Amino acid sequence: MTNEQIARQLEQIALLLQVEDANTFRIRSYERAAEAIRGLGEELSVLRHAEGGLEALPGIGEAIAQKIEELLDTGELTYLRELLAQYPEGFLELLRIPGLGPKRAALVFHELGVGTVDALEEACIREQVRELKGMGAKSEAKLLDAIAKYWQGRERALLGDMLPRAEEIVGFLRGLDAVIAADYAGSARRGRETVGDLDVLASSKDPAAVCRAFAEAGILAEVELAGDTKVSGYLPGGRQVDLRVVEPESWGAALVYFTGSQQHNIRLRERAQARGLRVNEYGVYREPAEGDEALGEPIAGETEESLYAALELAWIPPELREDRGEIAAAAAGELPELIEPADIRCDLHMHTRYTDGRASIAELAEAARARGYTHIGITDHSASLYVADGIAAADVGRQREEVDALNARFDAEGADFRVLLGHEVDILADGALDAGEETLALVDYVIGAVHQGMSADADRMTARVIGALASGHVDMFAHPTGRILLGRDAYGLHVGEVVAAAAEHDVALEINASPDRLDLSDVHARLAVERGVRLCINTDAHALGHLEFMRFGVITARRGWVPPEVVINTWPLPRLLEWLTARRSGCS
Ligand code: DGT
Ligand code: CA
Ligand code: CA
Repeated sequence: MTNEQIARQLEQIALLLQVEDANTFRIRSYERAAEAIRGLGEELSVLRHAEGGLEALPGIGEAIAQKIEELLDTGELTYLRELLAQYPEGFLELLRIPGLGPKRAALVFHELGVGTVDALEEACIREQVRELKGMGAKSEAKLLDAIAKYWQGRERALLGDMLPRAEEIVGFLRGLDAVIAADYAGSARRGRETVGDLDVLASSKDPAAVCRAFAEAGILAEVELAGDTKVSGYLPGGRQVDLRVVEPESWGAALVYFTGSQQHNIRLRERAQARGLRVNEYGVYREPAEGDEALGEPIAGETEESLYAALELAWIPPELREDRGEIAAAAAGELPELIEPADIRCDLHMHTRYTDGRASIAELAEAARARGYTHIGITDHSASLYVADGIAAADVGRQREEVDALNARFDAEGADFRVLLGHEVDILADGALDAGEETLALVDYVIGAVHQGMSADADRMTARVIGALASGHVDMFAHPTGRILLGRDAYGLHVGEVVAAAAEHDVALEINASPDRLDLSDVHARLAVERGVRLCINTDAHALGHLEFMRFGVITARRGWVPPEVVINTWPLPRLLEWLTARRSGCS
């Protein structure tokens, strides 16, 4: 049982306790424990044997420590099973409908007996939901819309949800004696923002044994096909997984083939043909002489590198394999140097308990230090953003004091770490910034963002954004298009014009790394780099566990051909401060 699996089960308990309207403190303790577990550098199965046991870990009390022990020992949690037993199967899925929330889920369950998404849809169509206390025709229509979106979204899943699962499966496979190599392939390996099904690959001299072990591991909720080289089935929640097991000689060729994209593979095959070669999932072969059917021995394919080399290409990072010019670049030796997770020195967009975040400034700083960052920026919402409990101007002063005191402490301890105070300022409907001169003077930098008036038409929205970028007060522009993956479309915006304005006024555009945003997208990020715009990759963390999102931002940047130097998170602190100072004095 991995840390991620354990964290997820504790979160489910927290959700179900919210439905029961349980004590807030209890709910928080489960949420906190899940967050803490995600931030651990070591597996709980190891830590339980350390001095003081699990209870010694921050955020984990006696009761939860016992539950973790039970999970580690038995793979099951009686308490969660008992909580779930009160509801029909599919209840957790129901809780994922945006706009329902635990309180309303309790309402529809107790009043209408609705415990699944199907049942909720039916109750909405029958106009039963509008009769409930606190509901109406409008909220019913909104729910119907959310359900429709949910069904659409089920066709694909967020990369952020699928990558941890892919890693669990690969971890399991690598632990098998018969497995020589294992990795995930398909869209997940290419880092696409959403994933259809999960493709996993292993190499072994005994593929049938690997297939058997996987089919029986209990990872799949349902096994559809269990062959000697292939297993297909469904994860809990319904996402399809295909495992293929190949001979070691074919490992590289199979990995290229099943990583795709399909268009990339087609280009490779064309290139092979032009050289009298043939590529398939088993290897690279010389095209047999006319009239001869049989392929001889493969000339490459044991590794990905050998396959690309046989086609006179440099190895191409999976994130680039979308037929967007990567093959020509690899042939010319002109593949971009791509940003890597280790290049990231800071996270510059995060929220605290001053507004709608769940951690304190000091907690975020500690978590960032533990990740090896050298600095962070705290950016709570500006005052008018009432939905997120925007920060009062006076509180910015308190934040300034808190940040200064923290930095003094880091200095005294000789710690090479610094907290910057930023501010996420709303760009209001008329294009004005939601912050006074006093507030702007208190903070080290400003992130501009649109959270209100998103239904404006594209021309107006673009003018509004460009006005803010031109004001000189905005250093970074957060989640530029406002999209929510599988949720909400981007607001109307002429992205090309905004990119041009960002270049002109030297404003960094954000790649928001939250897995349901990834905004800028890969394609827009590439456009920005081509136009000379600086980027920032930020998690927009509202909780400590969200610092993990950084990887999804980096993957998106890589898919956008983004090199490290244009990303301001890769700069040492002095360079960042220099840039901010220059911007502020208007001479950058
Ligand atoms: P997804 O699952 O919709 O997120 O996207 P992928 O890219 O994972 O696509 P999938 O699962 O249909 O297939 C995985 C890879 O296998 C794909 O990227 C390329 C390869 N592949 C599958 N079918 C074909 C095919 O008919 N021709 C070629 N050349 N490659 C294929
Ligand atoms: Ca796939
Ligand atoms: Ca597939």
